[in-house]
Amino acid sequence: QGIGLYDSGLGGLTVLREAKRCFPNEKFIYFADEAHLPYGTKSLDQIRTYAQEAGRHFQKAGVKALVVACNTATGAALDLLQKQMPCPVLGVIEPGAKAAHQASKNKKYALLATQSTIDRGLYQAYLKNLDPQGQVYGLACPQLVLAVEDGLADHYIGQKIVREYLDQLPVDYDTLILGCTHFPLARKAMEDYFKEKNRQVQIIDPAIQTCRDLADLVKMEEGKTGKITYYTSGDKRLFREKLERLFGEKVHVAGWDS
Ligand code: DGN
Repeated sequence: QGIGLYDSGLGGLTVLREAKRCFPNEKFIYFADEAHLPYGTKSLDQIRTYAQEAGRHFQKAGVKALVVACNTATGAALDLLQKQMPCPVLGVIEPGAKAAHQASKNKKYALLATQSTIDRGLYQAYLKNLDPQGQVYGLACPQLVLAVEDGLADHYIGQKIVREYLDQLPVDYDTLILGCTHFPLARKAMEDYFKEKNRQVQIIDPAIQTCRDLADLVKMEEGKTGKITYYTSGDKRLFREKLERLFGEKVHVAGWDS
């Protein structure tokens, strides 16, 4: 019955984009919990409650796998969802850490994420586990989440925000982890920054490894026409407008309760 993907807002669409590319015949159900956006500044208990509620809807929809396409919700509630759901539930952090470890030569990483993801420390723990000498520079970037939601990632405002965050980090890491699913939408500004500084930095989008891991867990549809259904807990019209601006095509958005 399709693959569920869940984020607080637009961010998980970067995971959906990759999933669609890898599994073009699959059916996807995307839920944006925009009524509670942003997750990054909410308490652990709050995020766990939102995630459980989302899980109930996905259970009702009968998905064959659920991807928690949000680092914040992965860090706060993956364990809970794995217990709650009768299907495989995958987060983005473990795959992201694995991909970063494979890409890095000097095992020094910059991690751009929400405050909640940095504080939960899962990336740091997975990377330490893969290499005890590794070093992670975590930086919470709350303004970048909001800029992406507002469609400003490619605007000079988004570029300025990216620049100011990256300027705060030491310069000896060779791998940058996009530890928030909103951030691949600001990737161009980051690439421009490193080019300008004449630095070779690998940018890791955890979505790629997440989709590889997903393919190992469930059997994907073949030969059918792929389909995506969008749901939001927030304002349907606003979310539809955001999606149409991003994709340049018409989409239908349903209310989560309908
Ligand atoms: N996209 C979410 C993440 O990956 O952590 C967080 C966005 C938010 O709600 N602040």
